[in-house]
Amino acid sequence: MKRRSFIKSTSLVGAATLLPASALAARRLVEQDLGGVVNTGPVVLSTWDFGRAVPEAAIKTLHLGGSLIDAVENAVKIPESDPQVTSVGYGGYPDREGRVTLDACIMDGNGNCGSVVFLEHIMHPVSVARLVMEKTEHVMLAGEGALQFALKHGFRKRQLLTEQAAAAFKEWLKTSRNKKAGVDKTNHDTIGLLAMDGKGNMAGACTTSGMAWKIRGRVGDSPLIGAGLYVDNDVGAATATGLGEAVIKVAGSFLIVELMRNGKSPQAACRLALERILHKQPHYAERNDFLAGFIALRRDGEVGACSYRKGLQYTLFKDSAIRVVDAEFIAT
Ligand code: SD4
Repeated sequence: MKRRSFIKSTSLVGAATLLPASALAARRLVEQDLGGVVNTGPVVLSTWDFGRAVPEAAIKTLHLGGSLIDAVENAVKIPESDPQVTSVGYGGYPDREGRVTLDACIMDGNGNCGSVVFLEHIMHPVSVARLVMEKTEHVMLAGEGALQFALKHGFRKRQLLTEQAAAAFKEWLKTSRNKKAGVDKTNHDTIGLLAMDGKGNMAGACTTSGMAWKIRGRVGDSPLIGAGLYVDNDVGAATATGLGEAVIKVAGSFLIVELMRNGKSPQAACRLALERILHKQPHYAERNDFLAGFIALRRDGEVGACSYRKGLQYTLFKDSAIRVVDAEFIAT
Protein backbone atom coordinates (compact mmCIF):
# COMPACT_ATOMS: atom_id res chain seq x y z
CA MET A 1 0.00 0.00 0.00
CA LYS A 2 1.29 3.43 -0.96
CA ARG A 3 0.59 6.17 1.52
CA ARG A 4 0.62 9.79 0.60
CA SER A 5 -0.13 12.78 2.67
CA PHE A 6 -2.21 15.70 1.57
CA ILE A 7 -1.40 18.88 3.37
CA LYS A 8 -4.23 21.19 2.66
CA SER A 9 -7.22 20.70 4.93
CA THR A 10 -10.54 21.89 3.63
CA SER A 11 -13.89 22.81 4.98
CA LEU A 12 -17.18 23.35 3.29
CA VAL A 13 -20.08 25.46 4.25
CA GLY A 14 -23.23 24.33 2.46
CA ALA A 15 -26.56 26.12 2.29
CA ALA A 16 -29.21 24.89 4.73
CA THR A 17 -31.85 22.84 2.99
CA LEU A 18 -35.55 23.11 3.60
CA LEU A 19 -37.02 19.63 3.63
CA PRO A 20 -40.66 18.59 4.01
CA ALA A 21 -41.48 16.99 7.38
CA SER A 22 -41.61 13.46 5.92
CA ALA A 23 -38.13 13.82 4.39
CA LEU A 24 -36.78 15.21 7.63
CA ALA A 25 -38.27 12.27 9.53
CA ALA A 26 -36.70 9.83 7.07
CA ARG A 27 -33.34 11.57 7.40
CA ARG A 28 -33.54 11.41 11.20
CA LEU A 29 -34.23 7.70 10.91
CA VAL A 30 -31.16 7.17 8.77
CA GLU A 31 -29.07 9.27 11.16
CA GLN A 32 -30.30 7.14 14.05
CA ASP A 33 -29.40 3.98 12.13
CA LEU A 34 -25.93 5.40 11.64
CA GLY A 35 -25.61 6.02 15.33
CA GLY A 36 -26.31 9.74 14.91
CA VAL A 37 -22.91 10.16 13.25
CA VAL A 38 -22.80 12.47 10.28
CA ASN A 39 -19.38 12.95 8.72
CA THR A 40 -17.65 16.24 9.28
CA GLY A 41 -15.25 16.68 6.35
CA PRO A 42 -15.23 16.02 2.62
CA VAL A 43 -14.49 12.48 1.46
CA VAL A 44 -13.51 11.48 -2.08
CA LEU A 45 -12.81 7.97 -3.25
CA SER A 46 -12.26 6.49 -6.67
CA THR A 47 -11.44 3.18 -8.25
CA TRP A 48 -7.76 2.37 -8.91
CA ASP A 49 -4.83 4.75 -8.64
CA PHE A 50 -4.96 7.52 -11.21
CA GLY A 51 -2.68 9.71 -9.12
CA ARG A 52 -3.26 12.31 -6.48
CA ALA A 53 -4.31 14.91 -9.07
CA VAL A 54 -7.72 13.23 -9.24
CA PRO A 55 -8.87 13.64 -5.61
CA GLU A 56 -7.03 16.95 -5.44
CA ALA A 57 -9.12 18.24 -8.35
CA ALA A 58 -12.32 17.30 -6.51
CA ILE A 59 -11.21 18.83 -3.23
CA LYS A 60 -9.90 22.00 -4.85
CA THR A 61 -13.18 22.42 -6.70
CA LEU A 62 -15.12 22.17 -3.43
CA HIS A 63 -12.68 24.45 -1.69
CA LEU A 64 -13.18 27.11 -4.36
CA GLY A 65 -16.93 26.94 -3.83
CA GLY A 66 -17.79 24.55 -6.67
CA SER A 67 -20.63 22.07 -6.36
CA LEU A 68 -20.23 18.36 -5.75
CA ILE A 69 -21.18 17.79 -9.38
CA ASP A 70 -18.42 20.22 -10.46
CA ALA A 71 -16.03 18.32 -8.18
CA VAL A 72 -16.72 14.83 -9.53
CA GLU A 73 -16.74 16.05 -13.13
CA ASN A 74 -13.43 17.91 -12.80
CA ALA A 75 -11.80 14.93 -11.12
CA VAL A 76 -12.72 12.28 -13.69
CA LYS A 77 -11.87 14.57 -16.59
CA ILE A 78 -8.20 14.05 -15.65
CA PRO A 79 -7.99 10.39 -16.73
CA GLU A 80 -10.42 11.10 -19.60
CA SER A 81 -7.86 13.36 -21.26
CA ASP A 82 -4.75 11.38 -20.29
CA PRO A 83 -3.46 9.48 -23.35
CA GLN A 84 -1.53 7.09 -21.10
CA VAL A 85 -4.75 5.78 -19.55
CA THR A 86 -5.88 3.10 -21.97
CA SER A 87 -9.33 2.40 -20.56
CA VAL A 88 -10.85 5.86 -20.14
CA GLY A 89 -11.49 8.58 -22.74
CA TYR A 90 -8.66 9.73 -25.05
CA GLY A 91 -6.17 6.91 -25.51
CA GLY A 92 -8.71 4.24 -24.57
CA TYR A 93 -8.41 0.90 -26.36
CA PRO A 94 -10.89 0.53 -29.21
CA ASP A 95 -13.58 -2.02 -30.03
CA ARG A 96 -12.88 -4.91 -32.41
CA GLU A 97 -13.36 -2.60 -35.38
CA GLY A 98 -10.71 -0.21 -34.15
CA ARG A 99 -13.15 2.49 -32.97
CA VAL A 100 -12.97 4.12 -29.53
CA THR A 101 -16.45 4.29 -27.99
CA LEU A 102 -17.03 5.85 -24.59
CA ASP A 103 -19.56 5.39 -21.78
CA ALA A 104 -20.05 7.76 -18.83
CA CYS A 105 -22.56 8.86 -16.23
CA ILE A 106 -22.93 11.34 -13.41
CA MET A 107 -25.37 11.45 -10.50
CA ASP A 108 -26.12 13.49 -7.40
CA GLY A 109 -27.61 12.30 -4.14
CA ASN A 110 -31.07 13.63 -4.95
CA GLY A 111 -31.66 11.35 -7.92
CA ASN A 112 -30.51 13.74 -10.66
CA CYS A 113 -28.49 11.87 -13.25
CA GLY A 114 -27.27 11.85 -16.84
CA SER A 115 -25.52 9.35 -19.03
CA VAL A 116 -24.02 8.83 -22.46
CA VAL A 117 -23.32 5.48 -24.06
CA PHE A 118 -21.51 4.40 -27.21
CA LEU A 119 -20.26 7.95 -27.74
CA GLU A 120 -17.46 8.52 -30.23
CA HIS A 121 -15.03 11.40 -30.91
CA ILE A 122 -15.63 13.36 -27.69
CA MET A 123 -12.81 13.70 -25.16
CA HIS A 124 -15.00 14.31 -22.12
CA PRO A 125 -18.07 12.08 -22.13
CA VAL A 126 -18.72 12.86 -18.45
CA SER A 127 -19.33 16.50 -19.37
CA VAL A 128 -21.83 15.46 -22.03
CA ALA A 129 -23.53 13.21 -19.43
CA ARG A 130 -23.77 16.21 -17.14
CA LEU A 131 -25.41 18.27 -19.89
CA VAL A 132 -27.91 15.46 -20.52
CA MET A 133 -28.77 15.69 -16.81
CA GLU A 134 -28.99 19.47 -16.72
CA LYS A 135 -30.35 20.44 -20.14
CA THR A 136 -32.75 17.66 -21.06
CA GLU A 137 -35.69 15.73 -19.67
CA HIS A 138 -33.81 12.52 -20.35
CA VAL A 139 -31.27 10.41 -18.50
CA MET A 140 -29.40 8.71 -21.32
CA LEU A 141 -28.32 9.51 -24.86
CA ALA A 142 -26.65 6.97 -27.12
CA GLY A 143 -24.30 6.85 -30.09
CA GLU A 144 -24.91 9.24 -32.96
CA GLY A 145 -27.64 11.09 -31.04
CA ALA A 146 -25.30 11.67 -28.12
CA LEU A 147 -22.60 12.92 -30.52
CA GLN A 148 -25.01 15.35 -32.22
CA PHE A 149 -26.13 16.60 -28.81
CA ALA A 150 -22.50 17.13 -27.75
CA LEU A 151 -21.61 19.00 -30.97
CA LYS A 152 -24.69 21.18 -30.60
CA HIS A 153 -23.45 22.15 -27.14
CA GLY A 154 -20.03 23.19 -28.37
CA PHE A 155 -17.94 20.04 -27.92
CA ARG A 156 -15.34 19.44 -30.62
CA LYS A 157 -14.81 16.20 -32.51
CA ARG A 158 -11.44 14.65 -31.67
CA GLN A 159 -9.45 11.65 -32.83
CA LEU A 160 -9.48 9.55 -29.67
CA LEU A 161 -7.41 6.64 -30.99
CA THR A 162 -3.81 7.36 -30.05
CA GLU A 163 -0.82 5.83 -31.82
CA GLN A 164 -0.23 3.63 -28.78
CA ALA A 165 -3.81 2.33 -28.77
CA ALA A 166 -3.73 1.80 -32.54
CA ALA A 167 -0.54 -0.26 -32.15
CA ALA A 168 -2.11 -2.33 -29.37
CA PHE A 169 -5.12 -2.90 -31.61
CA LYS A 170 -2.89 -4.09 -34.47
CA GLU A 171 -1.17 -6.49 -32.10
CA TRP A 172 -4.50 -7.78 -30.82
CA LEU A 173 -5.65 -8.38 -34.41
CA LYS A 174 -2.51 -10.46 -35.01
CA THR A 175 -2.55 -12.48 -31.82
CA SER A 176 -5.93 -12.63 -30.14
CA ARG A 177 -8.77 -11.63 -32.46
CA ASN A 178 -10.45 -15.00 -32.03
CA LYS A 179 -10.43 -14.79 -28.26
CA LYS A 180 -13.42 -13.49 -26.30
CA ALA A 181 -13.14 -9.89 -25.11
CA GLY A 182 -12.78 -9.67 -21.34
CA VAL A 183 -11.78 -7.38 -18.52
CA ASP A 184 -8.66 -8.57 -16.76
CA LYS A 185 -5.70 -6.99 -15.06
CA THR A 186 -4.24 -5.78 -18.36
CA ASN A 187 -7.19 -3.72 -19.53
CA HIS A 188 -9.16 -2.54 -16.52
CA ASP A 189 -9.14 0.93 -15.00
CA THR A 190 -12.54 2.47 -15.41
CA ILE A 191 -12.74 5.40 -13.06
CA GLY A 192 -15.73 5.48 -10.74
CA LEU A 193 -15.53 8.35 -8.27
CA LEU A 194 -17.67 9.20 -5.25
CA ALA A 195 -17.54 12.47 -3.33
CA MET A 196 -19.23 13.85 -0.25
CA ASP A 197 -19.17 17.30 1.29
CA GLY A 198 -19.01 17.89 5.02
CA LYS A 199 -22.75 17.42 5.42
CA GLY A 200 -23.48 14.07 3.88
CA ASN A 201 -24.43 15.37 0.41
CA MET A 202 -22.98 13.17 -2.28
CA ALA A 203 -22.32 12.89 -6.01
CA GLY A 204 -20.55 10.42 -8.26
CA ALA A 205 -19.27 9.92 -11.79
CA CYS A 206 -18.13 6.92 -13.76
CA THR A 207 -16.38 7.04 -17.14
CA THR A 208 -14.71 4.45 -19.36
CA SER A 209 -13.79 3.35 -22.84
CA GLY A 210 -15.20 0.02 -21.72
CA MET A 211 -13.89 -3.41 -22.37
CA ALA A 212 -11.05 -3.42 -24.88
CA TRP A 213 -11.80 -5.22 -28.17
CA LYS A 214 -15.53 -5.38 -27.42
CA ILE A 215 -18.13 -6.10 -30.08
CA ARG A 216 -19.08 -2.84 -31.76
CA GLY A 217 -22.08 -1.33 -29.99
CA ARG A 218 -21.42 -3.06 -26.67
CA VAL A 219 -22.21 -0.95 -23.61
CA GLY A 220 -21.02 -1.95 -20.14
CA ASP A 221 -22.18 -1.15 -16.63
CA SER A 222 -20.29 2.12 -16.23
CA PRO A 223 -22.88 4.50 -17.76
CA LEU A 224 -25.88 2.63 -16.32
CA ILE A 225 -27.41 4.27 -13.28
CA GLY A 226 -27.79 1.55 -10.67
CA ALA A 227 -25.16 -0.73 -12.23
CA GLY A 228 -21.93 1.27 -12.58
CA LEU A 229 -22.98 4.06 -10.22
CA TYR A 230 -25.65 4.91 -7.69
CA VAL A 231 -25.88 7.80 -5.25
CA ASP A 232 -28.48 8.50 -2.58
CA ASN A 233 -27.96 11.23 0.02
CA ASP A 234 -30.18 9.35 2.47
CA VAL A 235 -27.79 6.41 2.59
CA GLY A 236 -24.60 6.46 0.54
CA ALA A 237 -23.10 5.77 -2.85
CA ALA A 238 -21.37 3.00 -4.77
CA THR A 239 -19.55 2.52 -8.05
CA ALA A 240 -18.11 -0.43 -9.92
CA THR A 241 -15.17 -1.54 -12.00
CA GLY A 242 -14.43 -4.74 -13.88
CA LEU A 243 -16.58 -6.93 -16.09
CA GLY A 244 -19.62 -4.78 -16.75
CA GLU A 245 -21.87 -7.66 -17.74
CA ALA A 246 -21.47 -9.22 -14.28
CA VAL A 247 -22.19 -5.93 -12.55
CA ILE A 248 -25.28 -5.22 -14.68
CA LYS A 249 -26.74 -8.64 -13.86
CA VAL A 250 -27.11 -7.74 -10.18
CA ALA A 251 -27.64 -3.96 -10.56
CA GLY A 252 -24.49 -3.84 -8.45
CA SER A 253 -24.23 -0.23 -7.28
CA PHE A 254 -27.93 0.06 -6.49
CA LEU A 255 -27.76 -3.24 -4.64
CA ILE A 256 -24.92 -1.94 -2.46
CA VAL A 257 -26.78 1.25 -1.60
CA GLU A 258 -29.88 -0.78 -0.69
CA LEU A 259 -27.82 -3.14 1.45
CA MET A 260 -26.41 -0.12 3.29
CA ARG A 261 -29.94 1.26 3.66
CA ASN A 262 -30.77 -1.99 5.40
CA GLY A 263 -27.93 -1.66 7.84
CA LYS A 264 -24.94 -3.31 6.17
CA SER A 265 -21.60 -1.55 6.39
CA PRO A 266 -20.11 -0.28 3.10
CA GLN A 267 -17.52 -3.05 3.32
CA ALA A 268 -20.06 -5.82 3.91
CA ALA A 269 -22.34 -4.42 1.20
CA CYS A 270 -19.54 -4.50 -1.42
CA ARG A 271 -18.68 -8.07 -0.51
CA LEU A 272 -22.32 -9.17 -0.56
CA ALA A 273 -22.80 -7.71 -4.04
CA LEU A 274 -19.86 -9.78 -5.31
CA GLU A 275 -21.21 -12.85 -3.56
CA ARG A 276 -24.56 -12.22 -5.25
CA ILE A 277 -22.85 -12.20 -8.66
CA LEU A 278 -21.12 -15.49 -7.89
CA HIS A 279 -24.26 -17.05 -6.45
CA LYS A 280 -26.34 -16.27 -9.53
CA GLN A 281 -23.56 -16.77 -12.09
CA PRO A 282 -21.05 -19.23 -10.59
CA HIS A 283 -19.34 -19.71 -13.95
CA TYR A 284 -17.55 -16.39 -13.45
CA ALA A 285 -15.47 -17.96 -10.69
CA GLU A 286 -14.06 -20.42 -13.22
CA ARG A 287 -12.81 -17.69 -15.53
CA ASN A 288 -9.20 -16.70 -14.91
CA ASP A 289 -9.86 -13.32 -16.42
CA PHE A 290 -12.89 -12.50 -14.27
CA LEU A 291 -12.48 -9.26 -12.42
CA ALA A 292 -15.17 -7.18 -10.76
CA GLY A 293 -15.05 -4.84 -7.81
CA PHE A 294 -16.97 -2.15 -5.98
CA ILE A 295 -16.24 0.82 -3.79
CA ALA A 296 -18.83 2.39 -1.50
CA LEU A 297 -19.28 5.42 0.71
CA ARG A 298 -21.82 5.80 3.49
CA ARG A 299 -23.16 9.20 4.46
CA ASP A 300 -21.34 9.11 7.79
CA GLY A 301 -18.04 8.99 5.83
CA GLU A 302 -17.33 5.28 6.26
CA VAL A 303 -15.99 3.61 3.11
CA GLY A 304 -15.73 0.04 1.86
CA ALA A 305 -14.30 -1.81 -1.13
CA CYS A 306 -14.16 -5.39 -2.32
CA SER A 307 -13.12 -7.12 -5.53
CA TYR A 308 -13.38 -10.67 -6.71
CA ARG A 309 -9.64 -10.95 -7.25
CA LYS A 310 -6.69 -9.47 -5.45
CA GLY A 311 -5.46 -6.28 -7.07
CA LEU A 312 -8.21 -3.70 -6.81
CA GLN A 313 -6.94 -0.49 -5.31
CA TYR A 314 -8.85 2.64 -4.56
CA THR A 315 -7.73 6.18 -3.93
CA LEU A 316 -9.16 7.78 -0.83
CA PHE A 317 -9.17 11.35 0.39
CA LYS A 318 -10.37 11.42 3.97
CA ASP A 319 -9.33 13.29 7.10
CA SER A 320 -7.25 15.66 4.93
CA ALA A 321 -4.98 12.90 3.56
CA ILE A 322 -4.77 11.00 0.28
CA ARG A 323 -4.07 7.27 0.46
CA VAL A 324 -4.07 4.46 -2.05
CA VAL A 325 -5.68 1.46 -0.37
CA ASP A 326 -5.76 -2.23 -1.33
CA ALA A 327 -9.32 -3.52 -1.43
CA GLU A 328 -10.43 -6.70 0.28
CA PHE A 329 -10.80 -9.57 -2.18
CA ILE A 330 -12.60 -12.90 -2.38
CA ALA A 331 -10.28 -15.06 -4.51
CA THR A 332 -6.57 -14.75 -5.32
C1 SD4 B 1 -17.04 -2.12 -18.64
N1 SD4 B 1 -16.85 -1.85 -16.27
O1 SD4 B 1 -17.18 -1.51 -19.68
C2 SD4 B 1 -16.26 -1.47 -17.53
C3 SD4 B 1 -14.83 -1.84 -17.66
C4 SD4 B 1 -14.05 -1.60 -16.42
O2 SD4 B 1 -12.26 -1.53 -15.14
O3 SD4 B 1 -14.50 -1.27 -15.40
N2 SD4 B 1 -12.85 -1.76 -16.35
O4 SD4 B 1 -17.46 -3.26 -18.46
